[in-house]
Formats: sequence, C-alpha cells, structure tokens
Amino acid sequence: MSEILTLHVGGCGYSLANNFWSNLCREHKIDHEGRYYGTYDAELECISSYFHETLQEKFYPHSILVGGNFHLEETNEKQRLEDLFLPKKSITSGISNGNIWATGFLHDNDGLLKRTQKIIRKELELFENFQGFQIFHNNSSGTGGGMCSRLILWLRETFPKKNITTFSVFASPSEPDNIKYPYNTIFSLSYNLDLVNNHFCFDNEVLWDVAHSKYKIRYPKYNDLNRILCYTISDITAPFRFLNNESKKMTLETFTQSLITDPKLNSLLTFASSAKLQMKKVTSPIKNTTLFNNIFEDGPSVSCDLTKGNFINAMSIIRGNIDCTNFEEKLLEKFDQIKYPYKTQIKNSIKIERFQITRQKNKPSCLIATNHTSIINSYNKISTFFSRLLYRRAFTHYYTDEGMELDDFAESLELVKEYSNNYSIYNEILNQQKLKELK
Ligand SMILES: Nc1nc2c(ncn2[C@@H]2O[C@H](COP(=O)(O)OP(=O)(O)OP(=O)(O)O)[C@@H](O)[C@H]2O)c(=O)[nH]1
Ligand SMILES: [Mg+2]
Repeated sequence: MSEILTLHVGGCGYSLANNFWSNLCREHKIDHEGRYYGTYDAELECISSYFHETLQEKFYPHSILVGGNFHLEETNEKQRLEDLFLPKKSITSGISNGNIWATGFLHDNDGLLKRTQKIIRKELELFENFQGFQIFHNNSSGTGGGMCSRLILWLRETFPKKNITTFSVFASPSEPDNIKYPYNTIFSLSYNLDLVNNHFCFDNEVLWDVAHSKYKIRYPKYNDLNRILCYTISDITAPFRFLNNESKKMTLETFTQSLITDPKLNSLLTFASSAKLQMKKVTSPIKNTTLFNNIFEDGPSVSCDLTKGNFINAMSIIRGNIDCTNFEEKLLEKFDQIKYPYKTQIKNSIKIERFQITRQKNKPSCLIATNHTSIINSYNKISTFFSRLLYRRAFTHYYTDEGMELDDFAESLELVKEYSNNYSIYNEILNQQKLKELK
C-alpha cells in the first residue's frame, strides 16, 4: 500500500477527473459501481495506489473534487463519475471566483478551502502509507489558480515531507473569456513552482492544435482536449499503478528523483506517441518502428523551441507488448535525427520503464516525460504578456479591489523571472559542456 491522493480543483480540474478516472477504471477493470470485472492479476496488484477497497469489495478513487461551479455537460460519463465518487468527496461552493486569482487566493468563498482541508484530513485517515498528492487544475483562473495556490500552500505547510505533483493546464491567449490569464498564471506560478515537487505543464493551445490537425476535429471542445491530455496523464501515472517489466513499482519519490535533479528546476513537459497512432484501427500488432516514428510527431505538451534548449533528464514510459530491443539506441538516433540536441547528455539521463497493460486494447503507447530547459520559453511568453498588461495597469483593479497591492504584481513577476533564470543558467552550463565535448 502506498496511496496517492488526487485533487481535482476548479472547473477544468473537475472535467479532467471525468476523463482521467474513466481511463483508470478501464485499465483496472472497475465498473461504474466500483466492482472489479477483470481477470488479470496485474490489474489489481498495485490498485491501492489510486483506489480504496471497501469491505464489500468495491473500489473507490482516492480522489477529491473541489470547485466553485462546474460546467460539465450532462453525459453518461458524468453520471458514471458521480456514481463512482462517494458524494461527500465532491465539494462545491456554487460560487465562481470569476477568473480572478486574488478572489480565490484571498477569500475562502463559502468555506470551500476549510471544507477541503477537512475532507483531505479525513481521507488520509484511511491510508496506510500515504505518498503524496497529484493535483489537476488550470492555473489561469480563480479557483484552479487562486484557491488552488492557497491549497498548495496549506498542503506544503501541513505535509512538508509529502510529494506534491501538479498537472497544470495553461489557458490559451485565444480563449476569449480569460483575458486576465497572464496575471492569474504568473500569480499561480510564483506560488506553486516553489512549493511542488513536479510541475507538469500542458498548454491548451497545443492541445487544441493536436485535436484539430491530428485528430481532425474541426472545432475541438474541452472534452476533446481533455481526452488527449488524460491519455498522457494515464501514461505518466502507469508506473505508480502497475509493476514494470522487472516487477518493480515506482513511488512518487523515485519518479521525482529520476526527473528532477535540482528542486529549483522542477517543470516537466511530455511527448506522447502520436494521435494518429491512437486513432488507427488495430488489426495487427503495431510495430515498434511505427511507435518510434510517431513519438515526436505531435510535439511537446507546451509550445517551446526545443532546438534552443537542452534535455536535463528524461523518462520513457512504454506500454504494450512491443519489441524493445535497442530501444535506447533507436530513441537516441531519433533525438539526433530531429536535431533535439545533446545526444550524449541524454544518454546518461534517460530512464526507460516498460509495462504490459495498455490504455486501450492492443494499442501500445510511448510517452516521454522530460525536464527540458526550453520550458522557460513558455514562462517568458506569459511574463511578457503580464508586463504589457501591468504597464497599462489593465484590469489591475480586479485584483486590488480584492486586497492585492500593485507591489504584489511586480514581486510575482520577479519570482517567475528568477525561476526562469535558474533554467537559463543551467542551459548555459550544458552548452559549455557540449562545446567542450565537441572540441
Ligand atoms: N483543457 C481544458 N481547459 C479548461 C477546461 N475548462 C476550463 N478550462 C480552462 O481553464 C480556464 C479557467 O476555467 P475554469 O477551470 O472553469 O476556472 P475555475 O478554476 O473554475 O475558476 P473560476 O471559474 O474563476 O472560479 C479556462 O479559461 C480554460 O482555459 C477543460 O475542461 N479542459
Ligand atoms: Mg469555473
């Protein structure tokens, strides 16, 4: 037993719960009433990381839903999710924080934070060997941004030794109803980066592009983006839910150690095997060459220019029954071919994990989770938007009316810039090493 508690915060976090838990139930063969219907030992071996088993032999997610107002369509899936979650684990306030980080951070509307803290403590009483938290949220809003930052602050103070991983969705500039997103995102980053162990970044704009150009969905909706995103998160969580080919289970701590060498460089991005592969009707086993050729096709999970940065660490999570002979060499070749630099360096820091159970029947997948210095392109872009808004004092009254000061804006921006600077310095060190090697 080594339990992980997932927290789904805000409208986006809640919607992601829907897709994420549907995937987990499918992979572990749990029906909507929480009953196991599978036959394969591997499905149950490590299920206690994510599911609690009751005396009646029913399985419930280790998960809490927290949010102001939910915007999930009335679908069968929603019903399925509600059946699966005990009602007391879904906490709502019925009030939106209006896309203003300050409202969520400074005011505990309807006692949402207090109620969440209480229910977290209660949930943890059920656990024997609690590992840490995984938080699903959008960091560009009032609840998923502001209230969640407050929650993370509390979690870090209350459980200083426990691992905190965030799956953070970044709003896209083209989303019309969130013009304040640069403020919200920078405020969230300025708190969270310092407090969490792993910060996985996903960009709504990138997800939209993949849905549109690869899945051929003309007008992708959030549910389409969430489906793609949760495929990735299912793969990221596979090492905690299944034994690998060497019959070992990974903990949040060992996962973090593999990817984060310095706690100040804790942002991660992913490459997932292409959407094209997921759409393909499988009649015969997919060859590993097809898998390799597809790994980088959809690009990284945030928009950044990888050719200008360096890999720090990478982990490859391969699922399905495929021939992995010389996988490492082929992967390195691929890195080299597409001019993602630093072949020799990545060779020393890539970890490969293999699992038999796939996300979907007969569909192998490969995910690369990596700590790459170019992640800061994305932070720098948002910082620039933030500075432009602040220069004009645009929308600042939404925040000052809630109790924030203008100095807080500058301070948050400075903290994020400092963080980015850590990555720049490290990038420069790696460039120097590369030059030395070439000489
Ligand atoms: N990928 C994805 N993004 C979403 C989804 N729902 C909302 N978003 C994004 O999240 C941003 C904030 O929306 P919400 O998550 O509803 O905000 P909230 O956390 O509930 O916060 P408040 O509404 O301010 O209380 C939006 O501008 C979108 O960028 C979703 O289901 N999937
Ligand atoms: Mg909302």
